[in-house]
Amino acid sequence: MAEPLPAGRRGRIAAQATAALLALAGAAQAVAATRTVTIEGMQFAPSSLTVRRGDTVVWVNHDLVPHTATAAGTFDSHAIAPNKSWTYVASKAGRHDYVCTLHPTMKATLVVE
Ligand SMILES: [Cu+2]
Repeated sequence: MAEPLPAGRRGRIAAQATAALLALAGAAQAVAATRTVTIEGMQFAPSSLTVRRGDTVVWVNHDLVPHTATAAGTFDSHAIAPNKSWTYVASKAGRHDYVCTLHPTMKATLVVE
């Protein structure tokens, strides 16, 4: 049997474990997220999505026709075929209104904080 640890040593180990957990929690917060925009019924959903810089946004086309997600000067998926997706890493902060260039009535907004 191992000797029981003196109380002072146990306290130090507990403090070290707590510090390690807090460091892990901080690291987890900094990890970029992946968010999805669904294209279905000729609409982007959600119509407005807010992400943080560095997050990944994936547009998934569930329609039977191709669509684009295009914010002039910021990002352009080009045609996303039915049942395909397009991935963009949100690198530019700001409010980006975007459209489908094939169906210009399809409009949505990506806000990058
Ligand atoms: Cu479209």
